[in-house]
Amino acid sequence: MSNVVETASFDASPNNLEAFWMPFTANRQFKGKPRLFVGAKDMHYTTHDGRKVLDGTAGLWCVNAGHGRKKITEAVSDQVARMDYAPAFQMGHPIAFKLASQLTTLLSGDFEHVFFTNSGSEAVDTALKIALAYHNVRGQGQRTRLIGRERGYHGVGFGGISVGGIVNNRKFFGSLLNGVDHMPHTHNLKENAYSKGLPNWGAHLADELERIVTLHDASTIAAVIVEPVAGSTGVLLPPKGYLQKLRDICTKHGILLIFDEVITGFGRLGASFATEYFGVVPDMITCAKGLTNGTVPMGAVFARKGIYDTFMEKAPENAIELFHGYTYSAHPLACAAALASLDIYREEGLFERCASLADYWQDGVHSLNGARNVIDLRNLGLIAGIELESMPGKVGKRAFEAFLKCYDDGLLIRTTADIIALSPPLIVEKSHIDEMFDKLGKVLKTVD
Ligand code: PXG
Ligand code: PLP
Repeated sequence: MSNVVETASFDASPNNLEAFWMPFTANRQFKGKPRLFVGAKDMHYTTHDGRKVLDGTAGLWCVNAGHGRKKITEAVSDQVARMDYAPAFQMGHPIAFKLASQLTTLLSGDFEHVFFTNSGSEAVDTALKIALAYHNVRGQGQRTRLIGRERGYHGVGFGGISVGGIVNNRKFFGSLLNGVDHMPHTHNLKENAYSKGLPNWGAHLADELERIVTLHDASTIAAVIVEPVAGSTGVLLPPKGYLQKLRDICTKHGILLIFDEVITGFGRLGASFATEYFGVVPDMITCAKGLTNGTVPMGAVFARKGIYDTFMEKAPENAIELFHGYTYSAHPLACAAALASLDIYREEGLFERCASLADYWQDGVHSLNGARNVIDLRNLGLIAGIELESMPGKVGKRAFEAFLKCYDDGLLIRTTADIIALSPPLIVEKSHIDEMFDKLGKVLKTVD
């Protein structure tokens, strides 16, 4: 097996690892005791020391159809042989249009247009810029404020960290975008601990948006952006009725509502997108990750018809309507990967599969009830949040120890502060679910 060769020839000594400044990583800890993946197939990774690790997180919430899917690898290799790259500015190539058309069929309503980016961060910055420009071209250029939410994660661009609400992602980076305000997050263990599915308490927190609108005046606000389910910050679920309330307030005041579906898109909740799952319709949707099953970087923004039409109507003939785009927008390899991923999702009914496994998953999550240091368990679709009590003065230490032990035991989990997040590929079998919660349960017994 090629893995064996790579394992034998890979020099994992610290000197060899120095040059790569790793993202969102404890570089010194990692380089002292590296963890490397050298292969991946279906539900498992292979490590550099030749062990199999069950993927409890679909990579980073992105490999929804599982690893090493032949249909995708073949589509990408065919495309790279046929045409490696084509400019996306003032030129096009056929499968970009095919992909955009197919994507619009995943959503009901009038999400008729798709703008391509290379990541979720770029999708977020693109959506925020479209919102500002939309108001500008229709003569409401005074609408410049953007509203996000505490504990929101919208990637790492300056727009995304400005509307985002994760303190460490913001505090080192200066004054960020001005004119941004934040709604409160909806996480409340006192009211909602151990809720199964959506929590009952907290829809009224959406009224805080009304307060913010009153403070700044609606005429100054361009858009509100939220994750329908906040993933990266530790799986925070929207209280029942909350998202609809946000929708109603935005509609009332002419404010665009953006759902950031980088994690919830492509089946994670058991529907194509969270907007379909909740039946709440925003004005734009950002996505990435599962769009290409994680194989080639790609993100996208869906815009409703009225937004696109406004740009088309207001610009002079032959003029560029939106001054925005990336060298690699609609990259041919990403388009090929995305089309093949959509085929797999459809042919294998993976979004429906997620829905049909959600109850079994919920039982698995809540089987950890009473486990050492656990203070909350929450779930929706194929997502779990397992919150541990933090060690005094050492936030994150406990969950990180669980992460390291799980890795040694052959299970990949994700942690943020002391919250463990699980989000397996949607091809997960019940036996994998059993294995995950069994392993995690055993590990939690051994973590101080
Ligand atoms: N919006 C949301 C809602 C996200 O979850 C981004 C934007 C940014 O996407 P890119 O492709 O620029 O990373 C994300 C990404 C984790 C984790 O472990 C989550 C993300 C990325 C990496 C790790 O929770 N979310
Ligand atoms: N920086 C420079 C100097 C560039 O020329 C470009 C693109 O032409 C960029 C940044 C942006 O790169 P990308 O389009 O890949 O986001």
